[in-house]
Amino acid sequence: MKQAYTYLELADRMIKFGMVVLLFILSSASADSQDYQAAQLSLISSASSYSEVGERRLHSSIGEPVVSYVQRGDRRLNSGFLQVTATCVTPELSPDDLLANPGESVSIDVLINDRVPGDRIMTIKSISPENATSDISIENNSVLNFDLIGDFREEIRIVYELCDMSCDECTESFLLIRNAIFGNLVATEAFTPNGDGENDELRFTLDSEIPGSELWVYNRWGQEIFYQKNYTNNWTADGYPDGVYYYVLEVSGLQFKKSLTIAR
Ligand SMILES: [Ca+2]
Ligand SMILES: [Ca+2]
Repeated sequence: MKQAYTYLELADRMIKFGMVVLLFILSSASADSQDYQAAQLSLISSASSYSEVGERRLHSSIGEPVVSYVQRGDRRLNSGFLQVTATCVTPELSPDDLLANPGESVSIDVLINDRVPGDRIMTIKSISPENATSDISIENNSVLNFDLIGDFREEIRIVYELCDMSCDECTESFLLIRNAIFGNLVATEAFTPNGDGENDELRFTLDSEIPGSELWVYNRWGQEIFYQKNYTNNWTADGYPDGVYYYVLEVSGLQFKKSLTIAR
């Protein structure tokens, strides 16, 4: 009698242990919590569900835990072990792109377009140029918060690593930030000022003005034939014949030097 009581007590403890393990798994997973919910119900409710558990796609689980279970059927108590086969989630990351302005405060969720594990950790691997941002704070292992500092003439690349905490599967990706002014700018090399409404003006952006810019246009002998500060995107080369010219467009200290073909 004493022995039977001990078995019952043991079985009861195993139920509790199994629940604790499962709850731990459940609390650790968020990417596929529905699968875990189903697994938990199957394990606790009936023996016939065990094979179902094995067939469920537990692809987002946290390793290969062994869970103890107790089968309650017709008031009989049986105990045993169930192997829940599960695999790691290797993060699948796509790089992210951002146009921003010098001095801007940035807050961006870089995982919004990715497949990631719920139990994850993100670390910054590198920032280039090195002093292009303030210290980066990471929110929810997903959102990067920082300020852009300096004159921001080059692309800024922030490389980060994301790991599935439960199995050490890690992947690197990056956030690329381009200055909004340069990002929108097309370094034009030809235009056709013949008045047909197509490509009639020397245009670098869709805006009516490029703030902080200077434009110089030279002929083939290096003589300056046009200059404008805060260029208004509408030079039509009036009075100058078709041919190859050159220009220098300076925006926020960055220079674009290109040849420019005028063909009417
Ligand atoms: Ca991403
Ligand atoms: Ca034209």
